[in-house]
Amino acid sequence: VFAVCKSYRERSESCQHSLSKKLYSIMETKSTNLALSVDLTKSNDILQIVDTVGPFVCIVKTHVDIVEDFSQSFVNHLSDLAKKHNFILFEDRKFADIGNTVNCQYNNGIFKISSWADIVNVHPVPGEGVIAGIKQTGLSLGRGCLLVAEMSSKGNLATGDYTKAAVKMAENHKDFVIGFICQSRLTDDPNFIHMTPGVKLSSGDDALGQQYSTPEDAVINKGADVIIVGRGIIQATDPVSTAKQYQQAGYNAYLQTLK
Ligand code: S5P
Repeated sequence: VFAVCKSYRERSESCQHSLSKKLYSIMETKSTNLALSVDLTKSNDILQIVDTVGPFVCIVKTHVDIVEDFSQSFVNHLSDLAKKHNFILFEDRKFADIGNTVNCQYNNGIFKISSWADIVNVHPVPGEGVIAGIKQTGLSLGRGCLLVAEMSSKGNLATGDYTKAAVKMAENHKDFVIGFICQSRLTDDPNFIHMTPGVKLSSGDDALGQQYSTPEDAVINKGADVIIVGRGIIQATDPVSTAKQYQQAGYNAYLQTLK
């Protein structure tokens, strides 16, 4: 077990960014480290599942570019649900271009991501400009950003020196980077939240290179603060009771790290 075995309350006190503080206080209040990855293509399906699963999650993660009937009203509804159920909105856009381009992509087009997403993520591959580009708009809006420092997919290139360089980049932008998408504990700096996708109640993989670990493995062995679950919940026969199962498994694993 890694060095940061602090409660959400302590973590909330020892991090700087207001969004990180808010996230940890949600995690503490709702007893959950579960992020729902709501990878569905119809806005009503998304809103329906988010309204029912919302009480059990700290974050709802979207891929807005897969929504067939995207509209401003969809985003308004989603933001209302975030307030109603007290969770944070994370658009999993994985920006990966020069600073000027990612800034345009963040603010403009149909999705206007900066206007509603509390958190976005970026691939560190273009260098620090990718953070600067998002930060140019996001900082004054109180937004935060995660670096994809490691990936869950088979054969991915985000390993070794690349991951180490990602941590350095984050350290240079502590006012805006609030953590990592990762598969292991990358730093003990309390400012950085570790979020781990590729989580299912039973480990294994899918047909397209996704690799799963269990909530216990993700939290206890890999050091995840937040577990990100998509199909494990959205494809379950009963998404609500399944979400509760993930919430409990993730939270119990967290409690074990405090012992
Ligand atoms: O390394 C990664 C990073 C991310 S953000 N591996 C991932 O799977 N993700 C995302 O997490 C992916 O885009 C998807 O939205 C979610 C995992 O979905 P699941 O259905 O496999 O749980």
